[in-house]
Amino acid sequence: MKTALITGITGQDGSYLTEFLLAQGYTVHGIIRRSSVFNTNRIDHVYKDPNAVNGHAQLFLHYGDLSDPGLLTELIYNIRPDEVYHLGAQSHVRVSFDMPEYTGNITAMGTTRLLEAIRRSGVRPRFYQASSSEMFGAAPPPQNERTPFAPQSPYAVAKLYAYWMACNYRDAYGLFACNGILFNHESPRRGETFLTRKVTRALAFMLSGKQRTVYLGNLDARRDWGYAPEYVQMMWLMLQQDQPDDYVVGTGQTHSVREFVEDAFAYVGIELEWRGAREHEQGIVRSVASRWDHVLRPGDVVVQVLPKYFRPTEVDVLQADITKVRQRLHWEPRVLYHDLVRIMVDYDLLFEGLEPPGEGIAVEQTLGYTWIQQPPYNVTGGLDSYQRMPIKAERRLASTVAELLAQVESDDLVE
Ligand code: NAP
Ligand code: F7E
Repeated sequence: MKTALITGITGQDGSYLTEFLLAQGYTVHGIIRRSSVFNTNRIDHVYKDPNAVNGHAQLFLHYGDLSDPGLLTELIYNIRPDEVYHLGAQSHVRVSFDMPEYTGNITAMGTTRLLEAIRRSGVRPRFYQASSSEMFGAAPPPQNERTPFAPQSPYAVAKLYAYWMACNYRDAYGLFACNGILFNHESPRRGETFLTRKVTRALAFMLSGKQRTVYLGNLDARRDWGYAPEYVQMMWLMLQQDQPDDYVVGTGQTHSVREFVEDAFAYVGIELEWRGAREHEQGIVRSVASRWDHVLRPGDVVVQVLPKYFRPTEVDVLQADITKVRQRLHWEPRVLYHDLVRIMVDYDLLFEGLEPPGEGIAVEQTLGYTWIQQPPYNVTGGLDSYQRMPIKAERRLASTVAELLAQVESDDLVE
């Protein structure tokens, strides 16, 4: 059986990819960062202590960092992986404007360090580079593998450097290196400060009475939002081909931030209207046609635009042209935007201990992704069973984070 090494295993994609590879019978090794708090909550449910299970563990975690080249070489040499999935990065676009040098160090140079570790160790794994649609930046949509890159942030510039390094190691040393140029992909495990999750969590907090308003930036940017579990399967598929190549992965649809907010609220029966312009704009409750009418009322300001959330340069429209993955890898996205909104709202309500409408969870159950182990996909018996699932820890976390968020919104941290 194959062995995979994943950088960024504790992130959204790393956690789904781990579950997927374990289900394929892989032995999986992951690099985690030393932290003063636990940072493995997305993979805890699949981790078994190797000391306790007497050699039956298939998932192994190693301390490391993309800033530490010697350690990367040692890990590659000792693990001798068949496949390396390089997902680790400073991945937040807004933060990259505040930390451009750090972003370059980790997101760009971290890739070179890993590629060099592979080259110097003499091990010849297949290599997946987590490239990004942000690299297209200002290029008009739809974007495909032949679209000229026009990056608009330090993050995008760093990813573009890493993209070319993967191409260069393919050409120069014959490395089986693939760039997956993935458009935005989201899930109930998405980081809490990315737009979709920020909105769906805030909505859940509002419905449980913990938050009154969510503070956002540019409402008119448009993104091609897909469902993360489908995209990690594509990472694997790229490395199973006869020849290495680069592929755009997205849904082919594009929706604005404003639409995402409206649709998330509409899913729980709350209609919004917008007042004011650009940095003074507000989203206000127009009507509540649901059981939440005792929590939110017409006139409540639930969205407030704040200039500090605007980016110095924005990517206005991203929309994937997925002709190549359709034709070569025979792939079609199954979860499109409207179902994605429902899935994310359902789970954030569940995490808050609220009963969700359930349409998103129902969609997800029909997909048959039995390799996803958490949130609790494998439960039978409907929503009542979900309510009894062991989500108490998530609930506790949510209330703590809610308190923290209240502080964050009043200080200078901008994500
Ligand atoms: P994510 O949730 O932010 O995860 C990033 C991962 O990188 C985390 O495991 C993080 O560790 C790790 N990491 C950060 N700095 C590191 C360092 N110095 N050394 C080692 N590991 C480090 O990102 P994601 O959404 O899963 O995305 C996965 C990859 O795909 C990223 O490279 C991202 O840039 C790229 N990408 C994402 C999307 C998307 O829409 N999600 C689209 C295109 C490309 P901690 O948990 O300790 O922070
Ligand atoms: O922003 C706008 C923001 O931070 C989406 C990363 O995974 O996908 C992600 O990058 C849009 C932008 O994702 C807020 O200006 C408005 O136009 O969720 P996001 P992103 O920047 O597109 C790409 C493909 C990656 O590779 C990245 O790693 O939403 N927006 N108001 C906001 N965004 C955030 N975060 N917070 C706001 O308050």
